[in-house]
Amino acid sequence: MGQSLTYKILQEHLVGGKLIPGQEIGITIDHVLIQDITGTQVFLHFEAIGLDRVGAELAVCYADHNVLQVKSENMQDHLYLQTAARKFGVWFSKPANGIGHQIHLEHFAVPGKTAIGSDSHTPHCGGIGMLCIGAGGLDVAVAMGGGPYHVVMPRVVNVHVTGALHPWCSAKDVILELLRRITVRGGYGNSYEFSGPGIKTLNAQQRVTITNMGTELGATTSIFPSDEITREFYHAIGRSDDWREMLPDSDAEYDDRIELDLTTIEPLVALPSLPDKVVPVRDVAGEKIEQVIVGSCTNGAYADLKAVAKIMKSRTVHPDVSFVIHPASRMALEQLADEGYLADLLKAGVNVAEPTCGACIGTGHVPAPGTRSVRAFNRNFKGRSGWKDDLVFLVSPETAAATAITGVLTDPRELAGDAPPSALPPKFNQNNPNLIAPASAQDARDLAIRRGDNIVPAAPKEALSQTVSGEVLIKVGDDISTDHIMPAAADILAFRSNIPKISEFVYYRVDPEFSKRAREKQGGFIVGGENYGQGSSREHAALAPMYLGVKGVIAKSFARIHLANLVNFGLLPLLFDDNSDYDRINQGDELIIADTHRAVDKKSFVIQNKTMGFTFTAHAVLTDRQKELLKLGGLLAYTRLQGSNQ
Ligand code: MIC
Ligand code: SF4
Repeated sequence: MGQSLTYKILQEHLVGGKLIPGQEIGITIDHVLIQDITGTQVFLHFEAIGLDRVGAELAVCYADHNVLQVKSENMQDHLYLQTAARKFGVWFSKPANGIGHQIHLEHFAVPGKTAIGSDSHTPHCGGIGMLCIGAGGLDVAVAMGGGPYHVVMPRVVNVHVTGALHPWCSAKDVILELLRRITVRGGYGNSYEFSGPGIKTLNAQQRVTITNMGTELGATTSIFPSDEITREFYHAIGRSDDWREMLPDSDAEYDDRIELDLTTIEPLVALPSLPDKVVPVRDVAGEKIEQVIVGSCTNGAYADLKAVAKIMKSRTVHPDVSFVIHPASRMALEQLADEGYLADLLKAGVNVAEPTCGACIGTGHVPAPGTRSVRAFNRNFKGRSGWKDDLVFLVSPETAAATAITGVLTDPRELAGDAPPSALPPKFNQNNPNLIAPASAQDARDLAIRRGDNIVPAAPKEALSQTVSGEVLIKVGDDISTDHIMPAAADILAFRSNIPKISEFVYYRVDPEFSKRAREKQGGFIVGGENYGQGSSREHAALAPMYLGVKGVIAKSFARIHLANLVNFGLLPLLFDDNSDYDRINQGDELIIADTHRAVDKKSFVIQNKTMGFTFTAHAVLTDRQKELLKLGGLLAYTRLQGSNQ
């Protein structure tokens, strides 16, 4: 039986379990990526485990989210990260360099390797044939130390691509089309593997846009083969020696197959406020727009920005529109400057901002109430832009540029002239002064780590009590994202290293009283609907509730990374046996679960609703490893115990 590329790479890295979809496997990790707002916790966990030197082949810490350093805590975090990275053997990318996913692609990614990153868009480099998975910081800390990463073996779904994109239609429209079909819940437990004649018409950067935003499907990962097209990319970025061919077998078997004809794709838009609310741009064209932004890890690459520059040349931004660009990497910006495209953007009236995540995570360019913001980004969860009732539309860079010119949502095919093709950089400067190498093991011994007052680790959780009880602190609906649970935005991001402080903001935009109530009640439970915890990898959405005493979440279904984070921090992740019980529970009800250790072993829980006078049952999807670590209070306690048993 022929093997898929996903299967081949996993097989080569397998250290535990069997490659059977749905079963937990352990794999070795070649590359570890961390970033500034999850990275401080990764290093704190790394230290708490008792590690002092990286065990993975390569680890890089990217200071990319808090580049503006709008609060002094941000720079404190960066100093901690930079000094810890140097000491522990991790490369450091300074807060001037751009977004980690794209920098990793440009400087480090190698086809056929495995990577995990403390960021949900880590599958970015899947576009060049690397198997990359987003994970919570505790899992990343273990892998950084050289330990295996445990993940449920995904079903491998083949996306069989035919045809070619029409002018003005882009890779972003391809992934929006997949979101329209599959939805933000439909990719759970899947690896999307692209093949077919159509992929030969997509360059590596276009492929990367697709694998990057495969995250919004809820997928474990997405991957393209590494072929001649990938080789061209490696040549363009000056790393031909790192290229290697990585293909599935010609008779590869897949768990499922989707047909995707590129000729049927047209410019698409995800309406507020979910990435899968996708319709053709022409259906909603004409809506007045006040703000347009192009950037993020999905659409801030050289290819995207050059297309925008070509559209904007000899045109101007509409007087009523603010048009901002956040390049994904400083090297892309340098290249655009060398070729004169930066000047074209500036002359058109575009606000070219720093290479950073920026507005994507609600840092800057927060929309005013009632305004509409069109963004070539990847997420539009309610409130993510920094304003709680925001109206954010997700589009391609081409649609964004057309809209910035006209002032209303515009199908780019309406513009006169030729569509700019997606172009790779003609050359790339691999000499990057913003990438700082780690110290040698010997030099590292004498190095001190700078820890400001903001670096405050949370005390690890105690072992699971035999009886767990408490009130339902909040009851929420379907598709709650980690942006709802633990909002980002500049003010709150400053406290990612300070769990006591950031815990004050849990569910802040949904229910500003949540944190106070949780503390007064000494913890309790959260009740959620389908796809609870979708979106980011931020473990703070589990860690901060844990700090507030939350003992478990009872939901209809969980998103993958959040589920792992709940378990890693010792919170019970319970699924209703009968979803109609969701309707019988109210905020404020007191719940009691007895004999929890036995229940964890059986993965079956009886929950008494003392207030309403009934009992209901729930289950948990746990591997044997997770059962043990849950009873011990989480992955930290479990890893320490493993270390002391060796
Ligand atoms: C995001 O896009 O939501 C983030 C910010 O990059 C997160 C990481 C975080 O919250 O630290 C992600 O995608 O994992
Ligand atoms: Fe940064 Fe946005 Fe990408 Fe997250 S999705 S890594 S915030 S650019």
